[in-house]
Amino acid sequence: MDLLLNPNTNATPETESGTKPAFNTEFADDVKAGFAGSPKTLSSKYFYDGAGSKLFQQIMELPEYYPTRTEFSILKKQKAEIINFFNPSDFFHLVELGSGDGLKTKILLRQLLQAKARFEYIPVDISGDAINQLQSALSSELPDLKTVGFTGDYFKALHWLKRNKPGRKVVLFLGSNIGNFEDNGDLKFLQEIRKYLSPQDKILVGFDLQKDPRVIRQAYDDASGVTAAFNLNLLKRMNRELGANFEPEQFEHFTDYDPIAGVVKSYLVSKRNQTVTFSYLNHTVSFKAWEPIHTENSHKYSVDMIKELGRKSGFETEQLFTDEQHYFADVLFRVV
Ligand code: AVI
Repeated sequence: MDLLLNPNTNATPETESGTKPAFNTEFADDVKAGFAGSPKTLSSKYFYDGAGSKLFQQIMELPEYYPTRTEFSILKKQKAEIINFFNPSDFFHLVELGSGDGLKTKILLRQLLQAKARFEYIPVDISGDAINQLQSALSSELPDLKTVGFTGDYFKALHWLKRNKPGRKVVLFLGSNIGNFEDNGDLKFLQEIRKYLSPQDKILVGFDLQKDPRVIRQAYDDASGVTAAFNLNLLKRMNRELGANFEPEQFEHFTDYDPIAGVVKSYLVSKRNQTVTFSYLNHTVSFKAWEPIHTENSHKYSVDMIKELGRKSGFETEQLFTDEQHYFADVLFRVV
C-alpha cells in the first residue's frame, strides 16, 4: 500500500525546463514489479509529474469532472458552519495534508481570520516548491495568517507535529484523494493518521459520493480526451525518465465504473502484441494484444460506507457537509 499519496505534488519540475529529470529508483522498481505481475499495474501516484499535474489542472476544469467544483461550492456555501465545528476560539493547528496551491483551503482560511479564530495553518506537501509558492501567496493575500509549512511526506509531518506542536489539531484531507488508494488503503491511511492524533482532534476528509453511474463514468472518460491524455502520459513519463520506447498511440485509455464495488478503474490497454525496452534499466516488457495495465482506482462512497470507514479507523462522524445533488461530501470526523 502506498501511504504517500499526493496528487498535486509529485511533480518533477525539471521536465518543465527540458532538462533530464533525476533518476527515480522507486519509480524504476515500481515499474519493474508492477509489470512483472498479472494483471500488470502501475500506481496512480506516478500520474503527477510536471506534464501530468498540468493535465490534472485541466481535468478539474472539465464540464464532466464534477468533484472539484462541487467541493468548492460546498466549502463556499458552508464555510461559516464548517469552521464553527473547528471550535475556533480555542487555539488549534490547522494541518493540511497535500496543500498544493491551497485554492480551496483559502476559503476556510479567510473565514477563520474573519471569525478571529485562534489558529496556525500548517500546509504539508511533498513538494518544496508548492509549499514555498503557497507561503508567499498567503503572506501577500492573507498577511494576518500565522503559517508554518512542512515539506515532506504526511506521516513524517504528523510525527514531527506530535513532538513539536502538541496543541489541538484539525487536519484537512480535501479533494477526494482518499478514493485513490488500492483495496482497503483508505482504511489503513485513516488508521495511520489516527495514531498521531489525540482526543479533541478532528479531520475533515473529502469523499466523492455514489451517484448515477453514467455521471461518474463520464467524469473519467471526457469527450475532449484530457483524461485519456492524463493516463497516457504515464507512458511518456516512462519514456522520459526510464528510457522506455513506448508508442503511446499503440495503447488506449479505458475506464469503467462498477456500481457494485463503487470504484472507477482505469487502464492503459495495449492495442497489439508489442515489446517495450527500458534502456536505462536494461529491461524489456512484453504486452499481448488487448492486455490492460491497471493504472488507477477511484472509489466512490455511500454515507454508510463513510461512517463505517470512520468507525473502523477510530473516528466518529461529527458532521457531513454535502451539496444539493449529493455528489460530494466533506466529512468531519472526531477522534473517539
Ligand atoms: C486526484 N483524484 C482525486 C482524481 C480522481 O478523481 O480520482 C484523479 C483523477 N483521475 C482521473 N481523473 C481524475
